[in-house]
Amino acid sequence: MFCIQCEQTIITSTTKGCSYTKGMCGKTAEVSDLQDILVAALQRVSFWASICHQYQISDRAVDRWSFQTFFATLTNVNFDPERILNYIQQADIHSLKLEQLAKAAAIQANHSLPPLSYAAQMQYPKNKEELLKLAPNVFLNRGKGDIEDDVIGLRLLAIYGLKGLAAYMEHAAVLEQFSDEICIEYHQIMNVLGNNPTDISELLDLSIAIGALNYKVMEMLDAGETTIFGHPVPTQVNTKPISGKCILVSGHDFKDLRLILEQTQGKGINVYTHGEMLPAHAYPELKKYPHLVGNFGSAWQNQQNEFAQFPGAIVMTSNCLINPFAGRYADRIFTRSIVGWPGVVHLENDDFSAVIECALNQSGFKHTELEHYITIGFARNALMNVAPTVIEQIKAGNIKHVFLIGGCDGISDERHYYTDMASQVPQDSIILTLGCGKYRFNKQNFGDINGIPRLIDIGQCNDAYSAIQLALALAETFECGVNELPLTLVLSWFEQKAIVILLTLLSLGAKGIYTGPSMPAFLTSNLISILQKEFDLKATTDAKEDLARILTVNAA
Ligand code: FSO
Ligand code: SF4
Repeated sequence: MFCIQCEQTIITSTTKGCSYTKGMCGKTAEVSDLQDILVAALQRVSFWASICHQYQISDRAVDRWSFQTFFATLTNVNFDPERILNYIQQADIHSLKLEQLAKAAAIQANHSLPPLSYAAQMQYPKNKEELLKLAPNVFLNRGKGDIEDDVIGLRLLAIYGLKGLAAYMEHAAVLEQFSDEICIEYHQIMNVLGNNPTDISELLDLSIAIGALNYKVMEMLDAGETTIFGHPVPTQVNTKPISGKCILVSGHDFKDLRLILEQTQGKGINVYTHGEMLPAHAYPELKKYPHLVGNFGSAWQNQQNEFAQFPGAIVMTSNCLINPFAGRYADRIFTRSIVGWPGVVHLENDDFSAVIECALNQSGFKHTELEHYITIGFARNALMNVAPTVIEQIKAGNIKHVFLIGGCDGISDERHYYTDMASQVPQDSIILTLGCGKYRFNKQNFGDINGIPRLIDIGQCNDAYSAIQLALALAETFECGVNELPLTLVLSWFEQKAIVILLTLLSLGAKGIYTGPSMPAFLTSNLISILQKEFDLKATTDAKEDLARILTVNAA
C-alpha cells in the first residue's frame, strides 16, 4: 500500500506515507490498494467520457456515479474491501459502455481515436486476487525514483484536490444540484492525471484549475442547501443532553438528517447533530423540528469516546468515520451512501426504521444536563446582513482585524495552536470559523464588539464559500483587493476536502494564508517553496509568534 493523503500519514526518519499493512487511520493495505485501483478505473471511465463529450454524448448517471464513487476513496470514508471491489467492477461496466459509444461516434464522424491513456490501457480482472496484483502499477506515487519528486508531489496535490472536489460535487448532487460543464472539466482533468503527466508547470496549473472548478461546486452546494433548507439564521444550540431516547447524526448530509427528523416525528426520540452536522440547526427547514434538540460531542477524532457514551443509535452520513469496533458501539452505528466499515449495517434506501428501532432499544439519556448554548448560523445571508455593521465598526476603529480560523480537526498535539490562536486574538478582533476545527474553541465565551459576536460560526468547511462572499463584499466597500483587507486566514487541514478548499482560495488569488498543523507530507520542500513564493503561503509556527507577525503587518 501507499497512501499519503491526510495529515496523520505515517512519517519516519526514512519514509513518508502509510505503506505498511495498515494506515494510521486503520485502512488496511487491501482497501488502500483497491482504492488506488478504483482511482485508475475511474480515470479509465474519464478517458472514455472525455471522448464521448467531444461528440456531445454524456451519461448523467455515470457522471454522478463517478463523483460518488471517487468520494469513497477519501480519508475515513470507506474501509470495506467488498464495496470498493464492487465499485471497480461497476467502473468496468461504465467504461465499456462509454467506449462503445465513443467508438461508434468516432466511426460515424470518420475520426480516429486518440491513443489510450495509461489508466485506460489497464485491464481490470474481476477476481479480487488478480485485481490486487495491479496495485503497484497504480499507486498514486507510481514512477517514484524514476521521475522527479516534485512531479509526484504535484500529481498527488492534484488528485487529492480532485477527490475533495468530487466529495463536494456529491454533496451538491444529493441536493439536486448538478452541472454538465463541471462534469466535462472533471473528466478532462481526471483523464490527464490518468496519463501520468510530468510537466511541473502544467501540473501546478492543473491544481489551481481544480481549485477554480471547486469554487463553482461550492457555489452549487450553497445553492442546493439554501434552496431546499432555506438560508441559515443565527441560532442558539444546546450542547448538553436531554433525557430520553436519542439518535445522533454525523457527517455532512442534511438530506439524511431531514429524513431522520421526518421519520422520528411523534416517536419520542430526540435527534442530535454531531461534528459537521452542527450547522443544520440554523436552517429553517431543519430547525423547525422540535425534536432536533442539540449538538452532542465534538470533532471526528473524539468519536470513539463520544459515540461509546451516546446511549442511542448513530448514523454516519459521510466522512469522517473511524473504527467503530474500538468503542463498543458498532452494533448501533449505521453507515450511509459511500461510507462503509465491514460488519457495520449499511442503509441503502431512505427507510430509517432500523435506526429508529435501534434507538428505541437503547437506554437513551437518563437525565437532562444543565443547558449550554452556542451560537451558530452565520452563513452567506446572515453574514451579509451583519456585514454593514462590521464595516461600520471597522471604519470606527472598533474592529481592527478579522481572523478566519477554520478547517478540519485532528489528533496531533500541534493542533492546540488553533485553540491558542483563537484565545489570544486581541479583543478588538473578530473570529470567523467553519469546519470541525472549531470544536477546539466554540464553547468558549468570546463576547461581542458593540453587539457583533466575536466568534462567528459560518458553518461546514464548504461554507468557506460564504466567507469568500464576505471577503469580496468587504473588499468592494473598502475599494481594495481581498489581500489588502485586515483579514487573515488561518487554516487547519486534515483531509482532501481541505486540500481542495486551499486550492480554491489560491485560485481566487488569496495570499498569505497560514496553513497547519503541518504542511502536507506529499509536497516536497521545493514545492512548498514554490507555493510560498507564488502565494505567500505560510506554515503555522507558534500561535503567539504568528499572531504578533500578523498584527505587525496589519499595523504597517
Ligand atoms: Fe471535518 Fe471530516 Fe469539514 Fe472534513 S468532519 S474533517 S474537511 O471531513 O469535512 O471539517
Ligand atoms: Fe494513512 Fe491518511 Fe492514507 Fe489513512 S488516509 S492510510 S492515515 S495517509
